[in-house]
Amino acid sequence: MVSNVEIGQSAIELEDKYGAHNYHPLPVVLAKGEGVHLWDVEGKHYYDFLSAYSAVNQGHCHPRIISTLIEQAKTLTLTSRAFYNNKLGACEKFMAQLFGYDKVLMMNSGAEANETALKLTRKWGYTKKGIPTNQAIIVAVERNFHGRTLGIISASTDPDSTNNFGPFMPGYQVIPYNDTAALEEALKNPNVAGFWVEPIQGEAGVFVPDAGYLSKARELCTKYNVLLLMDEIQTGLGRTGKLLAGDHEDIKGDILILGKALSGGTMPVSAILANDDVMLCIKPGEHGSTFGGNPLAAVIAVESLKVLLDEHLIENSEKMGQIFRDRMTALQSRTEHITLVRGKGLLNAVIIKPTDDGRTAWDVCMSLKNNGLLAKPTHGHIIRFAPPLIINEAQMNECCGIIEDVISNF
Ligand code: IF1
Repeated sequence: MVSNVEIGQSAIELEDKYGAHNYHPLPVVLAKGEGVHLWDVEGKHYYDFLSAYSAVNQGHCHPRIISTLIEQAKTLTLTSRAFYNNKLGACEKFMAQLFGYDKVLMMNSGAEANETALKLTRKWGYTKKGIPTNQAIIVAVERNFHGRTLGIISASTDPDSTNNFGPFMPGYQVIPYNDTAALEEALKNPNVAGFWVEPIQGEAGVFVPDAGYLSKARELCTKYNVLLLMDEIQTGLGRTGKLLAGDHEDIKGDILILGKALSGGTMPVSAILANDDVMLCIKPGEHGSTFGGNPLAAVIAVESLKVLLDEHLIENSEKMGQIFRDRMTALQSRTEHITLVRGKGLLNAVIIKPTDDGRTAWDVCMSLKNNGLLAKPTHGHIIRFAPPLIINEAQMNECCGIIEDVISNF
């Protein structure tokens, strides 16, 4: 009889032997998820404080989303867009009305949605703004993260994302984040078609820009006739305590880019939304994807959004996030191991000060794992804490207790 420990070990060995080494996972082998809960192959329980990088906002295996998936999976999964299907139009209408745009273009991964937004922005730049062909510039910001494709990493300032992946795609200007003077200077160039930004920088370590930054960016993009591309793949869909992070400043992008939790944590679903004067710049046959807009993804996207609204997960995100930051800020005053706590809603980060004997945020995460809570460091010393938005007050207080115990004894 093979023990569960051996099953877990063999899972790790199989991935090591037969899988690419493009990740460095925490040594835990998960086997079951439900809501905020995860269990490993040995049956050990964990609270999930990563939510698959904010793709599981509705909680693991949400019953409404899973039953919707099962019903549609037994009926019709994929037609390609060579034909119509009976689910896509309803999904596009629901999303267009919920987010306040004329039209939706469904894709699959977040990277694909960003690539679609970049192509649409260039197309608009040439056909509407009159930028000379092949001279369109898209302004991006330092420490951006928008995905892993060559077109996207061509704007990256992170060596881990770019080293030895060149040559890179031209047509970007990278400016400092949270700097409206630099932004205005860049937008004066008549060849600039778009400004591409995350309302809060997730991967970089939950960098929240100064209040007013996004409003000023919106104003400057309007002033200089530049499209504002809002990458809300990680910050959107309730994660920061509002439906979209842009809602904190009541600003709307000209192109809204969504992904991750649009899937309810099931299969890849992403989308861009824009008004007709932008979206209709792409004509039939000029962009597409085999799976983009498939009927299975369409019904999953609608149900995932309805769960967010019906279960008031957006409001809960705001409330639970406040509890988290209050308790972590109080902890910061009691320990030397925390240098900063920052975030909005349930997208938060705690910056860990390495110990003199070289222990880092990774060691904190290993200790958290041993105490039943899963989180992962980013950029060495930053731990992102992002549980599913369904977490309740008792669970949040229990988890804060685990984090306080681990860090106090670090
Ligand atoms: C990894 C974190 C990274 C994203 C934003 C687009 C995408 C992402 C704002 C691309 C994806 C994921 C990718 C994953 C780790 C995770 C991540 F910030 F969320 F933690 F990498 F920075 N825009 N973020 O955050 O979406 O193509 O992955 O569906 O690549 O390691 P995708």
